[in-house]
Amino acid sequence: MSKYKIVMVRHGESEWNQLNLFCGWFDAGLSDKGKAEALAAGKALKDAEYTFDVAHTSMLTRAQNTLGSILKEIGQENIPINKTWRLNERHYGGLTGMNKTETAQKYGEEQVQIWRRSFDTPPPPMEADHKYYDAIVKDPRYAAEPKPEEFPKFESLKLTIERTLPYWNNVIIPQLKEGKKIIIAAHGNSLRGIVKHLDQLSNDQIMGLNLPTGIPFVYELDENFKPVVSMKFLGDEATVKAAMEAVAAQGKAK
Ligand code: DG2
Repeated sequence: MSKYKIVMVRHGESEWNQLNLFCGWFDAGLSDKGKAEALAAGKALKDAEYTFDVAHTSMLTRAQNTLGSILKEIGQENIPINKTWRLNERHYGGLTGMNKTETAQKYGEEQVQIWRRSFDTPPPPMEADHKYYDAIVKDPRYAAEPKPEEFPKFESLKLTIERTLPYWNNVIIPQLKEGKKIIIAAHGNSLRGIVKHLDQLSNDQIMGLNLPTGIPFVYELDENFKPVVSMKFLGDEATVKAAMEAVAAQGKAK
């Protein structure tokens, strides 16, 4: 029986999604299309009469602005918003800023698929001479956390889950137990990690999941936090399928 309900959404298309660049912890803003997707996500939630007590998002502008648009649309701009690096996108290491198609042309689609979707093969590390190293490592929003020893230079999905899951278990679950209605606005891979955990997907199964931008999805959970309803998108099936296929295709050499 369904006891808890939670809504999650990957941010709307970012400027770097649009340019097809590996983004990770780089703080790209939303593209115009992404802003429209965020508005549409808010409208879908409003039409379905969702309200929330608390929201969770990452430290990154694209997720925060998506959340902001949604909350504005549903008239809930004043609810508490928790921002955490634990919901950040996976750190794409040395690939950050590289074009996904050009990377596939140079290293092969198979290698890019491994970097994008394998469970535990990480991308190469971001070294101190990387173009975006300072913009990320010296960003004042990370002054308090993550601790220097936790600050990633790269992350596989496995490593992403290792820092996201403690937040799920120690923050989200207790709030669900208190009866709070929650929305999480985060990223393709931080959310894939949560989905893998909830649906107990194998390392192979999670490789096939590509989350679309800006389409909210709902989980209903039983008293043991096991899904009764999994990943129910607030969008029509054909649109969601096409959006997922478009994300998968970003790593093609074309
Ligand atoms: C994308 C995900 O993250 O890329 O870092 O490039 O969700 O913040 O747009 P997001 C990035 P893929 O793993 O789908 O290549």
